[in-house]
Amino acid sequence: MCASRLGDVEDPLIPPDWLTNEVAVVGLGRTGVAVSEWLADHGVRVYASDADNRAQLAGAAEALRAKSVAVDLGFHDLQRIRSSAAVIVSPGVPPNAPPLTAARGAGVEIIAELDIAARALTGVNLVVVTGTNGKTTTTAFITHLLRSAGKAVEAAGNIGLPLIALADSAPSLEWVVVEASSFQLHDSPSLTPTVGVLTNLAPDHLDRYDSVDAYYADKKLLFRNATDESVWILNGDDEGVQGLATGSRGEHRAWSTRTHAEAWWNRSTGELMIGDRMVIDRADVPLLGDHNVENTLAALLVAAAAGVPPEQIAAAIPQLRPLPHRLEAVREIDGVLWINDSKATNVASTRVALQAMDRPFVLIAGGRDKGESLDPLLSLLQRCRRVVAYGEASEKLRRALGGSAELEVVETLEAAIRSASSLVRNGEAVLLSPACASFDQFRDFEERGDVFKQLVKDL
Ligand code: UMA
Ligand code: ADP
Repeated sequence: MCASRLGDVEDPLIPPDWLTNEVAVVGLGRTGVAVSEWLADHGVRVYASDADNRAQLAGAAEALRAKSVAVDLGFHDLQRIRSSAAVIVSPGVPPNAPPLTAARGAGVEIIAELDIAARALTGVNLVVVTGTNGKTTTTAFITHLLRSAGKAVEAAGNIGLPLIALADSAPSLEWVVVEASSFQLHDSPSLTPTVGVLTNLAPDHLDRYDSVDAYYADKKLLFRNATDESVWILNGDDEGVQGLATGSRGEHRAWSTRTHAEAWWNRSTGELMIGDRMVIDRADVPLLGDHNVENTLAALLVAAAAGVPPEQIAAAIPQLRPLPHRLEAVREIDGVLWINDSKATNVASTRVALQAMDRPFVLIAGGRDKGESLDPLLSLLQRCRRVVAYGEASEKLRRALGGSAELEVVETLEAAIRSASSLVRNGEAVLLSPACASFDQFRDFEERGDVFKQLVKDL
């Protein structure tokens, strides 16, 4: 445990005004709990609150109270928040939530946990990965390539471990690979990537943003502290990515699956290249789908930027594996392959799944609508024998896709599985790729995918 002051020595990680007043933490998910603990350990008085009162919060609240953190569940004390020294916000709290409106109205600074953590990690090289899709996969791949080369590296951020959990390990870390969502970038004014990665851009989170441009504007914050020393690893095939990066200081390096670039896929020879140098054959990358070639190219460019020699990169790539819930083959029963792509929570990622299908299939889609147009799916349904739509978005799916594919509406994921199972034939597949958020019927996409896998295993 660190004290905020050791004798008369001030803790350089804590702004002085945070020690004379209380700091408010808004939201008590993984982020809120981790940052409350860290602040308390650094001698800051913390008021933590969550609008929800769900059973899982009780244990965490108890543990925080034992560290002298004041905790409210089920409501936010807005007056207390207005008079705090700063508000630390969790990514899932929307900017128009009452505690944030109250803080803004009172002139109280609102910052993300990620930002406090990044300040504490000064001296550690930060790779910051953002983009609409492929962030988690690319983050995991980069971490694998750096670790295989013997570097002291951890992954954190949107991938699941709040970055603040690593803040006190700074002396033993050379690199941290941070997956950053647009929500986290929004409130991280001091985040300064050593290497920044932008995977791709497509509409998403329109349930939270007023427009696609507002969402992209938060993505652009990746570049806000660019310096001449910054290195930007960018999708050269995505015009939106190139446009967003234009004009940012630092070195820009691109990957492409279409044309010669700093890292690219030479489709005529089947080789993945760094410039003119062959790194590995596509056949030795054990991953389905062209999108995973993109993720691999992004990761190898980061590893090269970190000084890993091409032969070490080539030796580590064959150990890459797809992450759970991303085009994950669950089992084959009676010649039918069941695929869990629960992480496809937006239309662009379901497009990628449809493109990767190499046989006729039944598509299970649905969940909570995030406001995107479903039209980009229309041209990819030729091999889809039927769409089984479930959950809150099922009527929207019916209206959008019903003219282009046979479509059935059911209520639950379980009913969708039953229906798909009765329809699908030997040699075909059933693909869960929802194109929607999970929150209408599940805690998150992981629970949705786990339930799918269990039900499929029980078939
Ligand atoms: N809340 C309030 N008041 C409000 C509104 C919400 O108290 O007015 C509360 C909610 O009840 C909830 C908390 O605030 O308890 C918000 O928690 P959270 O959703 O931020 O949950 P965490 O467990 O802290 O998880 C967050 C990220 N969640 C989101 O961005 C929604 C996790 O990303 C991330 O792994 C974790 O921090 C660690 O950094 C998940 C995610 O879905 C995987 N991310 C989105 C995505 O990938 O599409 C962006
Ligand atoms: P994120 O963390 O950005 O949500 P993930 O790696 O978890 O990304 O993948 C999310 C979804 O996007 C999965 O359904 C996956 O199949 C798809 N996907 C993965 N990589 C890419 C990519 N490079 N481009 C487009 N879609 C991708």
